[in-house]
Amino acid sequence: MDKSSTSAIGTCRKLGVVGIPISKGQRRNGTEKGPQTLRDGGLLERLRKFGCEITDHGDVTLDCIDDDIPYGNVKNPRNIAMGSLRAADVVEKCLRTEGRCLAIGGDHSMAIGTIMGHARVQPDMVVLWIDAHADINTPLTSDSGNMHGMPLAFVAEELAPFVPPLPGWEGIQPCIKVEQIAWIGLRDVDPGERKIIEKFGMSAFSMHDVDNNGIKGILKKALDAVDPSGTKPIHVSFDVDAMDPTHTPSTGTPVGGGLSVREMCFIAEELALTGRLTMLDIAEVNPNIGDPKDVSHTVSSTIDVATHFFGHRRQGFVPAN
Ligand SMILES: [Mn+2]
Repeated sequence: MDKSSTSAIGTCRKLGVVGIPISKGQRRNGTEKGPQTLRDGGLLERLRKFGCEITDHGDVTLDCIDDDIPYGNVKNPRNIAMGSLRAADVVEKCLRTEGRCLAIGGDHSMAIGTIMGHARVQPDMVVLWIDAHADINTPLTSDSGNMHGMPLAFVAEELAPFVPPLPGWEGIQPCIKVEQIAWIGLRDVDPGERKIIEKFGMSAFSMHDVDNNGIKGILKKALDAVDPSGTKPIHVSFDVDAMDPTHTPSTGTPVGGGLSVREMCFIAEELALTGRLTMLDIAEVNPNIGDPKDVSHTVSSTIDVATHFFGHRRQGFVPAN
């Protein structure tokens, strides 16, 4: 992790890109425009500049199921299930052909599909969930009923006994274990989520931990927790609300006191150096929130961080050609 050689950077590297324009996992319209907003902001051109050979799979088609009656207080269960199954198929195909995948959302319910798709190809992968929120409410613990706060409850096997069978969810099965998940950046965790984290002894690192240990120490703790051998493929699920709202104001559930661009770039560069980052989700960019300056600032911070996951290093590097 500490090697300073730049030789492995810029020499690669295939990367498949998938847009997941999902917005029904939360109440604000706009996250469905996230993929287009990031594309228009130059995300793919920037990644190419840092050596990525990009295959763009376009956006997943999401038909709207109009008659999607809530299950209890859980909103849009059928739409989210359909979107998750479609996203899983495209992510699986992308990982099998390009070997690495960048999924652009979309609200964070997108990760149900990306984790399912990833687990089909690399079942031993580990998930770093970088977010202000834990997103592990079950349909029974969630106050809001918004599914972007529940994705981890649907993918983790140990949670299955606590998740009721939702309409449309027959094809969706848990695919990873709680020990494969670690959080970084938490600062708004619901009581029911905290109970789950403690019940299963999960690895949850809050901003308090970041303040206490520094970002380097916390990233190491998170990786050691999910992958002590240092050999597993890594899935990063990056909610832009993990960052401080001064950097990413255009997002639906901002919480102050978040990660800086600098801390996110450190995480991204370190993970890139492992050579084991196979999947990155970018969730919750919402161009309907804030003024044009807020949107442009959010897009620019998000793209800047994204490039550091795929070859951009602050120390600079010599291009491959
Ligand atoms: Mn989230």
